[in-house]
Amino acid sequence: MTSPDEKQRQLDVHRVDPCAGVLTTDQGIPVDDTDNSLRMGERGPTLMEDFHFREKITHFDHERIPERVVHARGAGAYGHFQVYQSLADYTSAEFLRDASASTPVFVRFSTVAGSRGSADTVRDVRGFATRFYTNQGNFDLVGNNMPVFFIQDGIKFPDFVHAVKPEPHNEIPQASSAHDTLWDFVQLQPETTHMMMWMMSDRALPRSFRMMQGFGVHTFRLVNDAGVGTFVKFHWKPRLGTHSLVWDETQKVAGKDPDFNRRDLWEAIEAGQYPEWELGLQLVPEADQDRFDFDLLDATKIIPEEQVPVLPVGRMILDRNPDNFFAEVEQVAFHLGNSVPGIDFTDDPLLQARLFSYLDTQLIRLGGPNFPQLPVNRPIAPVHNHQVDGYHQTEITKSRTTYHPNSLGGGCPALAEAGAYVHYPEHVAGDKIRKRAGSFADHYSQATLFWNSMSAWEKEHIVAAFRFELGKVEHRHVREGVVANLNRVDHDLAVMVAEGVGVEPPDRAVSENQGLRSPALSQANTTHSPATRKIAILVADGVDADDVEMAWAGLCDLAANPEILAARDGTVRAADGALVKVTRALPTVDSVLYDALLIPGGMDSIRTLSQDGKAVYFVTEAFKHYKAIGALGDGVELLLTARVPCEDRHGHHEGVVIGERSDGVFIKEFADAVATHRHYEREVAAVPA
Ligand code: HDE
Repeated sequence: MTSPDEKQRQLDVHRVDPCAGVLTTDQGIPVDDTDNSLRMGERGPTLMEDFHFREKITHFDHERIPERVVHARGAGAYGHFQVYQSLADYTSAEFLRDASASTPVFVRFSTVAGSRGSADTVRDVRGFATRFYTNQGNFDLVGNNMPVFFIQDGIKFPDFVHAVKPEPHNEIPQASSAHDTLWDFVQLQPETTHMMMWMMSDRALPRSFRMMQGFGVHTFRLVNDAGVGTFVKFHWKPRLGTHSLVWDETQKVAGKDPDFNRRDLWEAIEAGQYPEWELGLQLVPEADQDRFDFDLLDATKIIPEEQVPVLPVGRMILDRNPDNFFAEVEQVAFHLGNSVPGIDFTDDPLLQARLFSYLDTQLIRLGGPNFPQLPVNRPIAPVHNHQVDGYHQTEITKSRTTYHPNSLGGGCPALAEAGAYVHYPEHVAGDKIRKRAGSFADHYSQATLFWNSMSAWEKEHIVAAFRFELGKVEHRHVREGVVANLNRVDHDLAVMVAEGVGVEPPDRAVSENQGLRSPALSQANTTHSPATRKIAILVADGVDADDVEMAWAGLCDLAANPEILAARDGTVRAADGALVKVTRALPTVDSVLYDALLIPGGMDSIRTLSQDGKAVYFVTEAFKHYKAIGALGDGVELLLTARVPCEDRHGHHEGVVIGERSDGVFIKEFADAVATHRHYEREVAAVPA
């Protein structure tokens, strides 16, 4: 980690070192036996007076708190944000104006539907919630990895969440949208259509939290010192690009390593490979708010980047893992209403509902109104007010006056004369009505825009996802309802989905697809890098030591993370007699936990691996999941055993890179194949894995 910032110094006060003393009770009384309760004779009953026993068991009985009603499963880390150049023209928020200042942050990533103990790699939206501990107080940007949402008005949130969560009668399925109630809601609520396209896309299967975009989703408002407002959409772009897992792989990873994304974040930070994002803003002058064919207040719509470019404004790096998951990741309490002067809200009815919900939910989750005093929640800006008492009060406020105005306490704390949060004086007028604006009525155009913007492989994945999910839906009329909605997005899409789920395909389009596209939406246009990719190197006794050594060095130079896998942990003896250190035993891992695979030469090694079903399956499965595969010298024989097509011993075939030696040329070619992430042009339907 870089040098401790103000937030870390504040947290240090609360960090406890268990080695700093002997075992004690909560009252500080030393304990010399915590394994035997106090009893009447060796075989007699336990005595009530055993205060250590009672305290230990009572604390244990009470150590669970309610999990978050949504986004229960998450992982978090600390870091810093720094703006590139002052944004004083747009906002009075100091952390966006002072390019020399580094602002501490805490970020929590999450899945939405699953319980706290569910798997990481399920098909779902990912939460991307960032707290900026600014000198003006906490600013929480509580976003997702998709730029739109399922519903337009927050009053529908309980309906939506009830539909997507496990069904109430049997609590099945866990952390999955592939069930009747969700799709029943979806087919009856066309405003979900655009978001469901994102949900069925690869965006719902991130390879890593470090390889996800983040979005504030709503339109917010920046306000400058002169009181001029500018509409803004917040974007996070990952330095490593936006990349996803393959659906079959996600399901296997959910069993092989349910902590896949959480572990990935943790390990990257421990290894000093700090995850990094660029903050981007789409800025829209207030005067321009009516120039779009959608409503800026409608959270089911994006502003296409081609219409309003994303202006890169700053950089965030995560460089410190939490010390205690519960204290920090579980107890962090985000709230959309945590805002600082210069950042304000809009009348988006989803956003407005959230302004109520987040504070409300923390009261039940964290058991009272004093959760802002928890170390992870405390702002670094000083806090003085007349809020008193309540469960778990930790402040000892030295004052006789807990009211305003007062004279007995010297009028303290005084009202701020400068720098206060002043709400944007937006002019609003209207009748009290329960009615959605007509400008929110188009539920399909942007779903079509999204579909049109996808590459061929992304479209294939979307169709397969709809087929999978609807294939799990028991009620035929629900499947039909979804297909009817999709026919309003794109006729070909509806037909392809219908054909996969036994529903009569619609015979004609209901509206014409205008063919509009937004290339920025496609993951095919993202950044690529071999950095931090996990690469398995399969070896056995007799391996070519030079191949291993040079590949290891070459890949490490590119900041990739190679691991040497063999049937047993320890070492293998190379063909030249040298000992090669094994990183992990093959039986403890699987190809789904790696990005790419390298097979060094050495005839004896290849013969052994070819006899090892696990090793052969490893290769076949990596090929099936479109991963880069490199083979050196005799390594090609293992490819053939695993039925990986490799046309010749020197070719480069759809991410299968073959060479004689692990020299610079080979490493470069292999690293490029790794950076490509997946070789979707491969034909894998017939591969048995
Ligand atoms: Fe949330 N959401 N949400 N949400 N949300 C919560 O707050 C809610 C919405 C998001 O890592 C809850 O502390 C309502 C959109 C994230 O701790 C709760 C509505 C977006 C997280 C809540 C929405 C989000 C939450 C549950 C519709 C993306 C995890 C626990 C009006 C922009 C934060 C909690 C963390 C968590 C309510 C819609 C993102 C119940 C009522 C849109 C990332 O307050």
